[in-house]
Formats: sequence, C-alpha cells, structure tokens
Amino acid sequence: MKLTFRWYGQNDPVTLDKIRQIPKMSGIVSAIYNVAPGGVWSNEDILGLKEQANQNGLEFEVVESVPVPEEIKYGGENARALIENYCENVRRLGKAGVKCICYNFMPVFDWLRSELEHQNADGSNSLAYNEETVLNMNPLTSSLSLPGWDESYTKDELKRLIEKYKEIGEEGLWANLKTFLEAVIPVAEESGVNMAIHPDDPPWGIFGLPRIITDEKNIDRFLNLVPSVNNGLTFCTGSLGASVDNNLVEMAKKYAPRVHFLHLRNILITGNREFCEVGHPTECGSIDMYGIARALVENGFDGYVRPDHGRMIWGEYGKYGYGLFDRALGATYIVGLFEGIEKTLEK
Ligand code: DNO
Repeated sequence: MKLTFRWYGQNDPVTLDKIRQIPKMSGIVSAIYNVAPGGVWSNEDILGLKEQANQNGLEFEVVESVPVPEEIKYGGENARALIENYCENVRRLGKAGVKCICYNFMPVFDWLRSELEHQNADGSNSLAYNEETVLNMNPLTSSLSLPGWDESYTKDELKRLIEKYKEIGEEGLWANLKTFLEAVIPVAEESGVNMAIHPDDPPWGIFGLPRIITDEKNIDRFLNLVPSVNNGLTFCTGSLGASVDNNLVEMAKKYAPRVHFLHLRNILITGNREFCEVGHPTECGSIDMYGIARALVENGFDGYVRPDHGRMIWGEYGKYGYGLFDRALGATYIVGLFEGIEKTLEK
C-alpha cells in the first residue's frame, strides 16, 4: 500500500513540509480548487500542484475529487458536453502521472454531519451525525445549514434541483451513472487511471434525494455497470460503516481487487442512524479496522490508503476533520496495522 494524506492546496493550514515528516508518507491527495465542477483543469495548474508536492519529497498520484457536476447526475441537456470535459480531465491527469481519481455520485449534498464540534470525554472534539437533527434541518425550510452543503445555491435553485432528482428517482440516477461510466472508463483505461467512486456518506437517502452507493447489493450493481478494473471503489470505512447492515470485512474481501483507494477512519455508533467520529484504532469505535485491512491485503489490495477525518486534539483548530495531529496519529496507526498484517501473511 501507499500511504497518502489529503491536502487542500495553498490555503490548507496543514503545510506540505509538515506532511512529509509523517513516517512513510508517500504522497498527497489533492485537487484543483479554482475551477467549478464541470470545468476543465489547466495543464499548468495540474503540473504546478505536482511540482509543489515533488519539491517537498511527496508524490501526486491521487486526486480527490474531480467533482461530477449536478447536470451529469440528473441528466440535463449539457450532460454530454460535461462528460467530455470530465474525460479531458482524466486524460490530462493521467498524463501528469495521476493513477487514481476519487469522485462521488451523490446528488446535491456531499457528506453530511449534524455537528462539527462534538465534545468527547477526553477533551477532543469531532464530527458527529444524528439523523433527527439532520431531518429537522430540511434545507428548503430551514435557514440553518449543515457541514457538507454546497452554500452556493439559492433556496429556489436548491428546490428545483431536489425536484429534478425526485423526478428521476433512483433508477434515473443509476441510468445516468451508467452513461457517465461508459464514457469515462475507456478514457481512464487508455490514460492509466483507476476511477474510484466514493460511497455515499451517510449511506442512505436524505431529504428524498436518491443515494445509491450505499451497500453490497448496490456496489455489486455498480461494479457490473462497466466491468473493468479501472471502474473501482474508494473503500471508505467510515461511510459504509455508518450502516449497521453493511458487513465491512466481507465487503473488503469481496471487493479487494477493485479497491484502488482506502479511506480509513473509525466511528462510534451511538444509536439508530447516530454516530460520532473517533480515533482511528479499532478499539476506539465500532469498526473492525484490523479485520478490514487484513481482508483487503489477503485478497490482493495494493492501492492508496489515507487516514480519513481526524478529531481535533491538542488544541488544534483547522478544517473540520482535516487537522494535522489526529490524522498523523491515524497515519502511524495505519503503518503499524499494515506492517503487522503483511508480516504475518508472509510467514
Ligand atoms: C469528506 C470526504 C468527501 C469525499 C468526496 C469524494 O471528508 O470524504 O468529501 O472527498 O465525497 O468525492
């Protein structure tokens, strides 16, 4: 496996010179942030990002994310042209040495949480989710907004968008995902890029919006839409693990050959559709990190791994979920976990 770390670019308070000091860190996971979803990234920007990483002794082989614009997801009239732009980004990134692109196909909202500074007993704080709170914050009626929401929509735009997804429903979203993959995967194959879809977080529908990358049945369906190795997964333990119906060890075993990117984070499930984010080790939460990592390695996983969200510890303030300290602790835990597993399997 190759250990990586998400970096949000020049404005990220966590700087590259710090990231490089985390033991065994191979590279960054980043993106071009000054182009709206649907636009083509300039070669100059892509190579500039790579250059900055390289100057700090880090590789730039993973992009998270090349965002999929809403119009592709709901199948609007510009979808074809936008898919072509997407393919162009895949070509350009492949040429620049990027090997893996993470993206998601969640309508309107990316990841959702109800709390950003959930107070933990040890004095740290972390992200948390409570379904009741989320449902009370219906974006069409409430003036509040939740982490993960795109703030750029007006209420009217949001309403129209939500209506569109209600019209097409889950099956419409599946059809549009298939159209997208049928165009993008052949380009990824030619470009030497593995596409890695991120599961929906949390893995169930919200506000009547369809969500489809949620469980084993749907992931089977997804992988069969275009049965190419380049059409793969980001295995995000915290996202898939929020549903108690998902057996992550079994899923890891089954999907290992199609997992290109692993997001390791732990959550503590505190109730029905209620959880908070905790430290990475297995014993801190509800997710069997060892079992998952072992199932992946045993079944041939050799992709990129990154510690996902961390808590805020040691008085750090920063981008929620993306501070330095707890993610760095997570990174060293991951290194130990993999070293143990790999050495045991070699025997
Ligand atoms: C949140 C992340 C997601 C993820 C995207 C991938 O911290 O896991 O925002 O990057 O869903 O497209």
